[in-house]
Amino acid sequence: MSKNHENDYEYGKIEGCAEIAIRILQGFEKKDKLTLDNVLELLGASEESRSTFAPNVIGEQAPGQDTKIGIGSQYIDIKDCFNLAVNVAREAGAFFLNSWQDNKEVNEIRAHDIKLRLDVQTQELIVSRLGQQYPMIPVFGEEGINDGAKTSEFRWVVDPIDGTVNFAFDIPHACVSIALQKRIENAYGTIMGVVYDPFFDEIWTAAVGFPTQLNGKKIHVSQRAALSETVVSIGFAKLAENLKISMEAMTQLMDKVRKVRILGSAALDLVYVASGRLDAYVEAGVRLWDIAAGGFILEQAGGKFQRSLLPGQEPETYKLLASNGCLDSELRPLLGSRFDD
Ligand code: LIP
Repeated sequence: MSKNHENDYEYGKIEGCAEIAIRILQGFEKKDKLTLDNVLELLGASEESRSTFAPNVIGEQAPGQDTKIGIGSQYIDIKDCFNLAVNVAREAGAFFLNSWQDNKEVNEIRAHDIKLRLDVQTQELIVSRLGQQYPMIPVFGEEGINDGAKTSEFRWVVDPIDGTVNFAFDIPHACVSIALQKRIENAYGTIMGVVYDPFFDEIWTAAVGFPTQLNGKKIHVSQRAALSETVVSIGFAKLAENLKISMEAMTQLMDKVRKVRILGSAALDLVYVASGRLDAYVEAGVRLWDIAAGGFILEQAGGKFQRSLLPGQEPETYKLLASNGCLDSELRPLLGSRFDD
């Protein structure tokens, strides 16, 4: 390797191209595909230095990282979309947090749910900001679904305030959830997720080809494999039939785990599992906008995100079992198919 390139590979004090090629080929032998992060790891890059390639280092373009994805004759740049989603999530979180101490105008109140006018206002802000940069990408949101968001090449999936009942009762546990999905044949797959909690200024991020992070630091699920050592969250949704499923789960789990938690935000439950604060989370009756971003972040952090549609309920209503991926042998006998087919 010529002298002036030696510094390019200070990470692992690599001597020459041959050794680099051997390391990468060995990497391919172990994995069927390598992300940028894998290649940097193979080159001996430290976690600290690898994280500098994360897309939320605004403006940094990872060398050789092609971040463009096509829509017919148009392109979106996934790094641009990522930076946009991060900025919009932060702005939306600050917007609703700013109303934290105000009287909260209720739009709709049901037996086990509350919808605030602030939900609608926050989604309006998000839709406006996203649309300024990518007008061709519609929004599939809790407070309104754009035309085309069921057939478009790409779509944003948005929950402006996940944890609305918490927020309405001044409980500081709620977040903004923004996912980007790409149409794949007759379904959609998530390619990016951002979850922002403005109360603690914590932002979880993931995008295909980029590391999964909390506030710019890589995250990974816990490795706890004994149910008795785990903390598990259970969500209690709205309909009586879904509440019954969660009650049964609580009865089954309460004396088998270290602790059960009921926190009230699906998106935060999912990213808490992704970052090892929880070891599993189950719920029946969550909507796509509650779980799209958090579920993707969890999978990218090494977790398992099993979900299936609930028949006979509103469209895009799911039951789910999210975990660190080490607990199936104990969870499945206890929960059966209550939370996934
Ligand atoms: C909430 C979910 C939560 C569920 C609630 C509600 P929202 O979403 O995050 O897991 O138990 O019933 O659906 O309505 O606050 O966006």
